[in-house]
Amino acid sequence: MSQQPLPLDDELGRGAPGRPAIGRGPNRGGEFSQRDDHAPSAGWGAARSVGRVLAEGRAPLKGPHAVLKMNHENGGFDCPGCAWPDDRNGLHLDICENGIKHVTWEMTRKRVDRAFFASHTVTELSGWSDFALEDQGRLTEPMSYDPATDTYVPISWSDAFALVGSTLRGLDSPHQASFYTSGRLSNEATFLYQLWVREFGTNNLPDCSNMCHEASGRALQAAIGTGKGTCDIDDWERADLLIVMAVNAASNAPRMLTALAEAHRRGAQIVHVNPLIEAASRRTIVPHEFVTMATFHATKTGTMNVQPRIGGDLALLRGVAKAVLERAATDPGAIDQQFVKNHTAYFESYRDQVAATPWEHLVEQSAVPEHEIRDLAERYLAASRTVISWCLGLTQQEHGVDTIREIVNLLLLRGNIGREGAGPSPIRGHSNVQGNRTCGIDNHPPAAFLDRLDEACGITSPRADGLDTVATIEAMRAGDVKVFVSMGGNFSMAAPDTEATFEALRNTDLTVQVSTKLNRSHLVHGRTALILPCLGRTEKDTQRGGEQGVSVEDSMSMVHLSYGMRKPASPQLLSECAILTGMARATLPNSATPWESYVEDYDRIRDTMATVLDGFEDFNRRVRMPLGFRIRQPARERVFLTESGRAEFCASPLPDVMPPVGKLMLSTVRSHDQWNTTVYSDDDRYRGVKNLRTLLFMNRTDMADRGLGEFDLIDITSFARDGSTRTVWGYRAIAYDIPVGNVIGYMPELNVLCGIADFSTQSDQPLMKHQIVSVVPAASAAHPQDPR
Ligand SMILES: Nc1nc2c(c(=O)[nH]1)N[C@H]1C(S)=C(S)[C@@H](COP(=O)(O)OP(=O)(O)OC[C@H]3O[C@@H](n4cnc5c(=O)[nH]c(N)nc54)[C@H](O)[C@@H]3O)O[C@H]1N2
Ligand SMILES: Nc1nc2c(c(=O)[nH]1)N[C@H]1C(S)=C(S)[C@@H](COP(=O)(O)OP(=O)(O)OC[C@H]3O[C@@H](n4cnc5c(=O)[nH]c(N)nc54)[C@H](O)[C@@H]3O)O[C@H]1N2
Ligand SMILES: [Mo]
Repeated sequence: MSQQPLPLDDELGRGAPGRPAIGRGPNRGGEFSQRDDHAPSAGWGAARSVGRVLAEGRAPLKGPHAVLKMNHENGGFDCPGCAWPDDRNGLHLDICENGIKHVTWEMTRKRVDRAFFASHTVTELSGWSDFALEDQGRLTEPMSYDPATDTYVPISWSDAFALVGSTLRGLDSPHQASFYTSGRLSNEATFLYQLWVREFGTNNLPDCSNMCHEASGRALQAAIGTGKGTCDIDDWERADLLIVMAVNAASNAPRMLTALAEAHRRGAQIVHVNPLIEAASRRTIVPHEFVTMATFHATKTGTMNVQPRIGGDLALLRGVAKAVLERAATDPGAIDQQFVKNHTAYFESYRDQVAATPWEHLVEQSAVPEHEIRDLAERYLAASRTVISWCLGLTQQEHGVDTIREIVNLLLLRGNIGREGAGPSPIRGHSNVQGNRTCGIDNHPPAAFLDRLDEACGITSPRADGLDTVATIEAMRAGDVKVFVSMGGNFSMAAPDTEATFEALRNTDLTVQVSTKLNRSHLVHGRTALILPCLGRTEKDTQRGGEQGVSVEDSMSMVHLSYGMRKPASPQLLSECAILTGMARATLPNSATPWESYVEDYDRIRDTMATVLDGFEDFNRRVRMPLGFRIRQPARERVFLTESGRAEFCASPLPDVMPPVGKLMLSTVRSHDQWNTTVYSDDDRYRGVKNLRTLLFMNRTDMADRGLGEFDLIDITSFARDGSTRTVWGYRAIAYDIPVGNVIGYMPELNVLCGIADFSTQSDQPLMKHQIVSVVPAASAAHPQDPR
């Protein structure tokens, strides 16, 4: 058994006045520290870290074996670590520290069985840290909540399905249920899921995308007619300028380091845009070299760092556009006149808008000096092929959609789309979050998709828009949604406003969590609750028709098959497709959909998908090609499915992103040693942090203004738009290289500060990187005894 977990201060993890707060990691105690650590990313630190995870997962032999199979071009399983594409130039192994950690976390030998549940009440487990919950190992059999004993007790699969079916059929309306998806779900399971939900009669299909890249999809859809990037990995290999915005690549997309190191070697410019100087902008030991341990020297992965304020990217990008347009007055070659004339719309209004925005505003709003903006513009003008990529630092903002449209504006000026080595390239998060949307998880689905679905599947889909993540929370709180089904994920921790989300989940009649590991979403449950354990990506999925593979789509629209090869963690686990089939049949006993036949052989699901989904023609054959296939992206061929038939410039007003006087702007991020809500340790290696998660990175000036010294205890209060405030107590101030007025701390801890009403009016995304806060010395900062 693992060590006795330390209790959380309170279930919401807000801490308490006068005491150091406790984070959601292991809280092993001991000294905490932070020092500037400019060691190259990956390398021996990564190797040690992997060794520790392998040892703790008690899988020292199986771990590396699985890793060697991971992302292999034939026969391996897709690494669930991130959505970065696999290397396509004959390099079979391009894996990373965090992918290994993520996989071995799933492969642990520890088990959460009925004996475990019998000996711990839900109330007791609620006091455990989130690390301790997941660290208990893999779930082994279906469980249902028993209010009499406050424990989870075993339930058979058929009874579990019957409970889901009868509860759903008992609702007054299908809209009283909501069906969440985390971005792990395979394309095949995704398709069955949305088919079940739509046949049942609702579009209430919230997903993690609503908190992740919704803004990217909307911006790209509006600008270029398809809501995805246009680049593939070859474009990254051919670009002579890579602008990497708003991502902590060394931790969250480590395989990107290979592309950056390679770009540096061939002399490309690599500009990192981030309020923090993150590890990927310095030096790296590229991931596959770290595994082979062959070459062991660091390579540079950046040529310029730009540090905008949080939310200042739109002003920065517009500054670059302004410099480019100014140059065009004397040098018409500064912009691609032919492209602008033949392929774009609304150039003039954009040009006028840029001209009307004075430099002082751009500098003030971006917090980047004019000479630096012009320096970046010079690099852009000098490049013939530019890729601009981005991740959450842009999307989880009020002005995320406008900012991403500004990226496209800038690219359009020089014809950097639809040709080799150029284009917009969002870095997706979960390994199949892009595939989930492609395959129908969408709470406001396009009518054309529903028409084809109905025709191919003989159902009548509802036409009204459904609820997204935030709206689902509100509806559960109001009692309008009574059943919550979650395919993967950890909704209670991932969602904004932890208190509101807990209240919402507890106000339902039934919560159903399809999961691999125990997490807090099993403890924050409805009046009835089910935990349905499923196979992980690494495990063999055997059905009547033999061993099944599932497909996923990466960040660059490549679809390929993934086969697990490990023995399932428990004989009672079912695949996600099988669980969906069971729930669907129990809900829709008279359904004409061939559920049982689908699950016998996933080729049958793929055959139906081929008739419904654009780009999936001949799915079964093409997905078996060694590297899979690329879904056609029309914008890549300069076919823009917009109303104008052209790529559209967007002249949005410049927003004011300055925090009010005396307040600070907070952005919440991941540490190096976590995977979303799964926290492996309390360290954040590349930012030099050891043993501390309840911290805030602050500018020294902001600390001095508040009379704060290094590691002083602070209380943080957020100010929501609806006038409400939320507080966490007992965090630590850490001086860091970050623009004045900006602070950064960790998710999921700081979700308690994100008010439920604070979502972007452009994307409906919660403002997880755009919170107005005050920071004050903790009431007891001078308190002599400090338990740590
Ligand atoms: N190991 C690991 N890999 C992961 C994940 C994980 O948790 N662990 N999560 C996966 C998922 S679901 C996703 S979506 C991705 C997330 O990948 P990231 O987007 O890297 O996630 P965050 O840690 O939230 O980091 C946001 C980055 O944006 C910067 N930033 C914050 N605010 C701003 C801003 O206003 N402007 C700019 N320019 N930058 C800003 C932060 O300093 C930080 O570097 O990673 C995926 N991969
Ligand atoms: N404050 C703040 N909040 C955020 C963010 C932020 O930057 N700041 N980021 C947001 C983003 S980008 C995202 S994507 C969301 C993530 O939100 P989610 O996707 O809901 O959360 P995860 O932590 O990725 O889910 C982890 C759980 O998934 C389950 N799981 C793992 N593998 C499998 C599998 O193969 N099948 C099934 N069925 N279950 C599995 C395990 O039980 C594990 O506990 O969080 C969002 N929340
Ligand atoms: Mo994400």
